[in-house]
Amino acid sequence: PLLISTEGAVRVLTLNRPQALNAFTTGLLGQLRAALDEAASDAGVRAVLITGAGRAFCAGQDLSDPHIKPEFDEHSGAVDPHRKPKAKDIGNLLDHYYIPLALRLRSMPVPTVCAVNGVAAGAGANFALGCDLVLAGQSASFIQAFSKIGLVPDCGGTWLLTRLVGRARAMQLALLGDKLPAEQAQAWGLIARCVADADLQSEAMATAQKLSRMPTRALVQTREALDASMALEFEDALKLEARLQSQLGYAHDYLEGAAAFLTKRQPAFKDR
Ligand code: LHQ
Repeated sequence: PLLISTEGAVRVLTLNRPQALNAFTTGLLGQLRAALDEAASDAGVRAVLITGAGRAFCAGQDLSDPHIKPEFDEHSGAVDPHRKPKAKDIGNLLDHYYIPLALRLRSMPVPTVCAVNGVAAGAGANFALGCDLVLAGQSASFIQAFSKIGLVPDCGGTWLLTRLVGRARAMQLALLGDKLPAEQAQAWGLIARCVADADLQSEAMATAQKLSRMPTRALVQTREALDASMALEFEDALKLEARLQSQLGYAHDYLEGAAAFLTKRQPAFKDR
């Protein structure tokens, strides 16, 4: 269910269950995590690009997955009042699949780009929003589908939404579960860019290629410092910046970047 390819130093991961709008099964979630682990440990990979096959990016958890599917009458659709509670199974799915996947994505040693090629719903939306730069095609959309089926946002949604768009808009998205078109997502600051559908894959690849030629370690520490800043006092953020800067200042990439600038040549970065 996951296609893996490499273009230069960019690892491309394509969710590939188009018949089910790339909904997450345990199989797909496991493959995604393994592919991210593999990209993280491959020194030749300097950026990761994630996208979906077909007309959707990802419809979130596959609700027909036998692990979590509640028991109901297939004919009438009525829920069996005597059914076994499924809370344990959902908790297990989060503990063993979603939490490790979201942490893996957020701690990648290389920058991550998401090309949202169609609807991104539930955990599919929040997995996309966990990437460093999110581009979306004009016909794409974001849906916090959880409230419609009696759940709370997961895969980091509560943390990401409040930080990306503020509490009022986070509440609007999370409570109503309405579809937010890509253009509005960009206007709200939920994503970096909305582009024409026909340009999405080439723009996302160009962005990932550009990042792959940049000083990887500095980019990843920039992500860490921006995320940490939300919980820091101003002075503590200054101190964190100074600590990171003094480490980076001794690393190859700073020396290379400064020397290349001063001698008017292209830099060749290599730290990861
Ligand atoms: C699907 C799905 C789907 C299975 C479309 N599953 N088949 C974590 C842990 C544990 C438990 C629960 O959740 C979580 C995190 C979550 O992600 S919860 C949120 C789960 N996702 C949703 O509730 C979204 C459900 N899907 C939709 O609302 C719609 O499909 C959207 C708005 C994404 C797209 O709508 P349409 O473009 O109208 O497509 P469609 O609804 O006709 O779907 C096409 C096919 O894909 C269809 O199958 P069929 O056999 O009838 O062609 C759908 O059943 C299937 N599909 N989402 N999540």
